[in-house]
Amino acid sequence: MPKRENMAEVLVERPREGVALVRINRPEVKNALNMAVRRLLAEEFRRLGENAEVRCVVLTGNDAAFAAGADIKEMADAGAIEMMLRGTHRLWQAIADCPKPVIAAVNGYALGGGCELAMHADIIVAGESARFGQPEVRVGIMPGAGGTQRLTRAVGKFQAMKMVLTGRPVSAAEALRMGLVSEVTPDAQVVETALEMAETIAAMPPLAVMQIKEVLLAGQDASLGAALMLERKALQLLYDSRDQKEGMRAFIEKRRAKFVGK
Ligand code: CO8
Repeated sequence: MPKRENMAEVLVERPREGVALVRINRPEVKNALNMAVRRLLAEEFRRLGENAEVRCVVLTGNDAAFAAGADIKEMADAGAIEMMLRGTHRLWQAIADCPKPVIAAVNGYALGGGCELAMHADIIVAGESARFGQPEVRVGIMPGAGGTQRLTRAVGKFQAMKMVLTGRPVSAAEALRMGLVSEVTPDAQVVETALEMAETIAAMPPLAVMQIKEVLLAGQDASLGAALMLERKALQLLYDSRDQKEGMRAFIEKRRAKFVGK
């Protein structure tokens, strides 16, 4: 059984300027998401979302698993009311509400709640051996944190149905083909690739970055007309930022822009 060197179940590092790296650390159970881990993730995402020094978050697991789903041993004997009272949707929402871009760096298994967790991210970088799946049906339930909804929005009805009804995982290459991941890299380079991407995003003007994330996500659930209006309004709003003036002046003066997030 893989041993945990650090006792904390969720580890947070700051490996690059403006970048936080959140690591799920339950290798002995393939990073199964128990309630403790979900609470810790929610707390960390709330905290990082409010920290002005953090401009992009990378979320990862270990070489064998991003997360192999909700912790089945913690749910097996629960009843419906108990499941409702756990209020896990509020914990997931804390991640969905993170105003900073989130990059999932996925190695190994991203199954069930693990695949759903990856889909809470804005960008997914996957190692070539990664496996994505929604196998809940095989244990008598169904996805409960976006596996029937975010997945369908990402890959369309027919690929989503195939995954949730058969429970069969797909490879990183298939996931890339169907639009479930942004990029596939050699396994050993997943975190580094995600960190590099995060560093690039962290160097961008933060107000523009936050507006882009907010509008892109909100627009997915709106009519095209409403979404285009949202986009226009957010663009107009950015014209009141110092970073817009600095970005355009720097271009004209042929120098590197210095963004301050105002
Ligand atoms: N929950 C609890 N323990 C797990 C989980 C899990 N999801 N996945 C793995 N483990 C444990 C195993 O029980 C095993 O423990 P032990 O050493 O004590 O026997 C240890 O991790 C290592 O696992 P394996 O020996 O099985 O390792 P393999 O390499 O042979 O297989 C797999 C790895 C393929 C990942 C396999 O463990 C597996 O199929 N896991 C279960 C995957 C799954 O079904 N996930 C979906 C769970 S349901 C879910 O996610 C519902 C989401 C709803 C979200 C909202 C909820 C409110």
